[in-house]
Amino acid sequence: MAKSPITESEITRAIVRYALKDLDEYSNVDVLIVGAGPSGMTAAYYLAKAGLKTLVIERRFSFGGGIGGAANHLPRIVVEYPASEILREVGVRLVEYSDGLFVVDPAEMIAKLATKSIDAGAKFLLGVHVDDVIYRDNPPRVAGVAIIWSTVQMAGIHTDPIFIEARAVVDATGHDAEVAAVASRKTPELGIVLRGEKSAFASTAEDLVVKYTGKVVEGLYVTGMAVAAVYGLPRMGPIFGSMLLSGRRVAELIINDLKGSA
Ligand code: 48F
Repeated sequence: MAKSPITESEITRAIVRYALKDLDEYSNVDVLIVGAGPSGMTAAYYLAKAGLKTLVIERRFSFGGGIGGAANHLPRIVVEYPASEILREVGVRLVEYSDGLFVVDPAEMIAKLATKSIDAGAKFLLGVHVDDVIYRDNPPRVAGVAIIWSTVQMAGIHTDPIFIEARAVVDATGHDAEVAAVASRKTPELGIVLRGEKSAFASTAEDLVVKYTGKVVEGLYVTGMAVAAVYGLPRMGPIFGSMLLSGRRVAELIINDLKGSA
């Protein structure tokens, strides 16, 4: 049967029905990741793969965070073994430059990390800004986040947010650790102190970021460069292995914590 011509109101209804259905369904999740950069997308892949209801909130209308800008806009980044094996697992092609050091195309890395995490079951909301956390006391903990549309946030127009509850919130916002920062500033009783990122020391930074990845306070975890911002660790520039290893590490810790408390 031929379909009658589409109407404008039909377009609107289709969008509204499913957009609101998503917000309804994802108003309460197991894990809420803030930031769709390398650490956030890697965490999303492993968390969703483990069967946890995982939502990624990203301020931009695109995936990848700092991957796309690559090395001062030169379209290549590098990873070392064993982080290279995470990229191999999601199908990214690696070119070996020297023993254990690989060169990667950032566009391919963004596309494949996003595809694999979505195929594993993670849900992404793009164009959404996290501007606060939800907290509880006795014991102090983070219980979710407050969100507004990024365009509203950029316009500087005040609007009250809506909320998403989560058993675990992951700060994967990169160099400014925005979630930990707002929680630290607004709710000192959570006991979060941000020491701020140090200047570059690549080899040390790679190891330390992975080592310090984890829980900051009950309900809030950090991964990627947000770890460096919280614990005062050095930066490493366009070598991305620790972002991937940190994303996988935070997923392992959360899987362990949430499955233990289910
Ligand atoms: O910055 P980003 O890529 O963080 P990452 O995963 O990786 C860092 C590397 O890209 C690179 C590096 C590696 O050697 O130094 O810089 O730690 O991705 C962070 C994402 O979070 C989004 C932001 O748009 C970006 O895509 N983001 C930041 N703050 C918010 C946010 C917020 N308040 N709400 C929503 N999204």
